[in-house]
Amino acid sequence: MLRYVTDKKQLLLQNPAVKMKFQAVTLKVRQRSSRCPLKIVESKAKYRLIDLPEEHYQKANKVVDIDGVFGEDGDRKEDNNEDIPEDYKRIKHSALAILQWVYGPPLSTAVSRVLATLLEKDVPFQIIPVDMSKGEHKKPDYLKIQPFGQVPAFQDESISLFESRSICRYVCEKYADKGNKGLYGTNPLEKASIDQWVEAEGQSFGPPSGALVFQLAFAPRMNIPQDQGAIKQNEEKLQKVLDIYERRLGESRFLAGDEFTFADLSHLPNGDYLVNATDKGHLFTSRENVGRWWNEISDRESWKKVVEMRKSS
Ligand SMILES: N[C@@H](CCC(=O)N[C@@H](CS)C(=O)NCC(=O)O)C(=O)O
Repeated sequence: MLRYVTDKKQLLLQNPAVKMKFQAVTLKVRQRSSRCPLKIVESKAKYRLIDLPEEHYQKANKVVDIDGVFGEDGDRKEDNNEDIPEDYKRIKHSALAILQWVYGPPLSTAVSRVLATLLEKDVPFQIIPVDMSKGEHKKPDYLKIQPFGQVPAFQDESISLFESRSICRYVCEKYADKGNKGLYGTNPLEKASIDQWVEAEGQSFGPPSGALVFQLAFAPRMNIPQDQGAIKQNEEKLQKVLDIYERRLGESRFLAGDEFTFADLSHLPNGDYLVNATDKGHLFTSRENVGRWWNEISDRESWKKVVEMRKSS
């Protein structure tokens, strides 16, 4: 087993939350398999757990240098020490190069919105588990990066953010030239057209669909009694919203025009639970245009990956 110590000087980080993440980081790593060669099994900075698929190493976009490689005995070994396999040197550099962290479980609708955006933009990321069943999202350390005690939170080398839609917009702007380049439009008019539907999602579609998902999919699993009044009321509200969507989607293939954008993506998390985990899927499928739109957007590779991540989390 080897232990790597990061060079704090290299960590360039202005943001205190990110800086904190790397203070006195002592990472124990071990060789795992050729597909996923390294797993950090212990770390003094408690939320460092890196377990990345091979594709992420290749896509790594930043290099954080490491100032030493240490043996099990704590003795420093030089990088050119022949005891250290070539592979370790290569991998340790790229493994730490992933500087986009999403805090929270893929099962969360707001987290999965961010994951779908990162996948559409082909931006490598790492999920940092937040065990909500143990109340980790309400602990003081976590509240420093998400003051409302919710998931997701997001960090990169320069910023710490919360609110899923803001995180998505930031990722789209920062990586405008990567992956799906039109996801958040390419000019002010396109962005405004997308934003109006993202607002509609957040303000009009989100509350009733979220309430139905909670009542019908999550409350039974959490042994919380269902509120039939809330179910009826929110179904009625959602019907009215979807009637407007039906008209809009009769005019254009997607919400903001002829291309799939963040406006459509933002509906996937609640829509997916509603269609696949409740008996209210007909609200979508019985509407011709909404049904057609739903089939198309839920078939995106990015979303299918998020669904897989949900299943394996
Ligand atoms: N508007 C926020 C909503 C975040 C949110 O409601 N997260 C839920 C999980 S989907 C959560 O953390 N719930 C726990 C709580 O509120 O205590 C966003 O989009 O990021």
